[in-house]
Amino acid sequence: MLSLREGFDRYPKPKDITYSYGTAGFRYIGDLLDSVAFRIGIIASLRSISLGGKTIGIVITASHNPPEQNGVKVIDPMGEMLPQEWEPFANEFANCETFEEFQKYIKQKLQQVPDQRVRPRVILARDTRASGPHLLKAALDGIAVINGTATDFGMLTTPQLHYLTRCFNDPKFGRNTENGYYEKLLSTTRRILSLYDYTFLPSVTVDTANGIGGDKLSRIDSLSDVLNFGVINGKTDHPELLNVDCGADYVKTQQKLPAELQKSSPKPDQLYASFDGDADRVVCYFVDGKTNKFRLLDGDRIATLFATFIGSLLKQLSGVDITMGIVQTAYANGSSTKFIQEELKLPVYFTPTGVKHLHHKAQQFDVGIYFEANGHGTVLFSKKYTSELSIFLATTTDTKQKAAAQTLLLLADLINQTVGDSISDLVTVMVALKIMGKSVNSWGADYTELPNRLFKLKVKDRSAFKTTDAERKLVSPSGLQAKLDEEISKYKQGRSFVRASGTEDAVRVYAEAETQEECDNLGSGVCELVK
Ligand code: 16G
Ligand code: ZN
Repeated sequence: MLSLREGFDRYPKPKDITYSYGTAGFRYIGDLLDSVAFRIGIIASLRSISLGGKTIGIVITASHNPPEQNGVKVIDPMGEMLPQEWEPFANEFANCETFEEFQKYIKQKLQQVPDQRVRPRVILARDTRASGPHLLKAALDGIAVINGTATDFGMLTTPQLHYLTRCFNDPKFGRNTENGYYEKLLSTTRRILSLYDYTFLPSVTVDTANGIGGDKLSRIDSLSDVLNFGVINGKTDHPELLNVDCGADYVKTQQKLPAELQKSSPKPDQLYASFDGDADRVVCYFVDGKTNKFRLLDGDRIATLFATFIGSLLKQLSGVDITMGIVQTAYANGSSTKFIQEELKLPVYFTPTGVKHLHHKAQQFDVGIYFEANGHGTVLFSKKYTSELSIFLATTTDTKQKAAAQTLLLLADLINQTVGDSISDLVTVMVALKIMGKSVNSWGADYTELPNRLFKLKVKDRSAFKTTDAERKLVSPSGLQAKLDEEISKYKQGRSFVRASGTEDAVRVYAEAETQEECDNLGSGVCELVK
């Protein structure tokens, strides 16, 4: 067995780097993460011990970031993110320099647990990056020095590992194998469709960013006729192509088709989708047959589609008392917020960027829909939701109402409630469009987006940029917000905010206004004030 000392020496921490457990775990150049991966193995094991031996997950991925980057993050037993109160410990532990400190941190954590003899259990998966295998080895060594049991699931999408972690701790959630994930997805889809006498969904072409999502979609495609996918940018065995000129982040930020599709001629008025590198984000789009223009259907649109679909089913049931709320971030297009409030008549709440914040807020509703504009999101359903609908189902005799209640209950199984999941989100989009008989054109016509632009600025010290009000207002540097407000007030429907990135050494500026020109001017004006 590897001793603590041997492990510490095998994975020395580079002296000049300070690692930080950011919005989505530790992220850095993949070749500079070995010491962090080793230590994350220990952190996950300690977390497992602190919870009496519950299974904890580790995902090795840097999502939509360039191929040379990588990252490690910890998943809690119910498939949620590591709780924020563990982040300071994770940071201190990842950055400690001497063996004495390193040992002291472990001892301190162990002293806080009721039973130190508990054997930790950790499951792991990684994306397709070249640095994945050696980071996996380091994480396994970290688990080994704490005498933990580790199960490596190989290459999976991030949401698949969230699903598996939950299954290990909550067997009712599903079978704790990769096949269990597909079985749950396929059988739920089949059951929903059969309520409306459908047997399959039309094929959708998906750009999988040359990431792991491509393999998994092809697998689903081969398992059944219910779901059919055509995969483009599916070169999983070429990690150097991951997220390059393709994927959800490229499509959303460039507001254009992935390069591969620009070359071919996409079929007009057909649904297309793009995943990111670890398949936890999805954006949809189509090419309008009349104008030949690219039309993006981003995370805001997916949220409004889900709210429309779930709302229309709930409306068919009388006497069911279910609360629904939508959670967005400051990046949500102002038109989407207005549509939710004025057309759907639903409450909207704002949180800072990052799934952990949105997820937490969404838990307050019976149906909590949360999406970031970039396509990261899911729907959470409360216990009350399931019990109210089950009671309704048992008492109603109306066939249409029965089908609506059954669909609602099955949606809670279809949507991956542990975290945003490109695959299950996309299937839910396909199901919603099919059952509502809604075309992509009609979906795109729900509201008209305000022109918007995102800028990235290099500044001397991004930590000087502190925000409040869900990142919509700056409190520091002092006096800057007043100047921004003055600039914003010059533009019709103008809105702009400035925040420090949680994943890059940069400050982001978002601007939206009534026309593209005004939006560009507002954005540049704000950038000038920030520089
Ligand atoms: C991370 C977040 C993502 C967020 C992004 C913002 C998770 C799992 N991922 O990728 O939700 O949109 O960071 O990046 O929370 P930024 O802080 O660099 O703008
Ligand atoms: Zn991702």
